[in-house]
Amino acid sequence: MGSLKLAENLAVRSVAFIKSASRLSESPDTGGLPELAIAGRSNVGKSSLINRLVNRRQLARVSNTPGRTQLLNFFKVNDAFVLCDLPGYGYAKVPYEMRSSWGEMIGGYLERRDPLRALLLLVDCRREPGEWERDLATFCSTRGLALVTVVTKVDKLSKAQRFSAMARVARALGVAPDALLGFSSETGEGLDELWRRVTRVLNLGEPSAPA
Ligand SMILES: Nc1nc2c(ncn2[C@@H]2O[C@H](COP(=O)(O)OP(=O)(O)O)[C@@H](O)[C@H]2O)c(=O)[nH]1
Ligand SMILES: [Mg+2]
Repeated sequence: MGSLKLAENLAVRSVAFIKSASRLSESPDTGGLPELAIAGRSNVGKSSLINRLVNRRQLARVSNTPGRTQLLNFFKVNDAFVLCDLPGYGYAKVPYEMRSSWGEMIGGYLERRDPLRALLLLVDCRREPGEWERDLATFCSTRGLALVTVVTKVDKLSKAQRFSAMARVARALGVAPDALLGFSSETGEGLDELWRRVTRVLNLGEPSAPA
């Protein structure tokens, strides 16, 4: 593909909201399309990343509509794959009991959603990933789900700070630093690599060459 930018090449032709669901049994029948779930703590930059990824503002807006933020939100992209935006985890103002219901609601989906192929796990570059992130990573390898770990908001760090931040996040998650993908919704850094990894883990095949 030479110097062509993948994100420009892999044009997002269509994004359609399918439905919101509060549990696995309400999840839509999507005709066998591979599914990608996106998880992260509240404020990690999930909505901003989704907007960048599909180059649509309305998509993440749907997920941010009051009443829908605590649901699984399903979208179809290019009739090629399904994106499931999971509720943000650990919102500070939510009492502890409600936070543990995150696990109950998401658990069944993550454990038994048939078309689910991969998880995009977002980690803020200025925060230490904790038990929750480690549990999700372990869960993915147990269930055989591909895991793409994205370190968000890297524009906030200098080159030197970034190097140590990536090392710190990698150590906390028990992965190699090059397994992590640095990303910025502000600058678009990492977008091509993100598309490349999503294409690979969902087995979408080579994006077609532009006409
Ligand atoms: N500097 C910077 N700020 C970001 C980035 N991504 C998100 N933010 C900001 O972080 C805050 C939370 O972002 P949002 O996408 O709503 O997070 P969500 O709660 O995970 O959906 C907002 O103020 C965003 O403008 C980024 O890549 N760089
Ligand atoms: Mg959001």
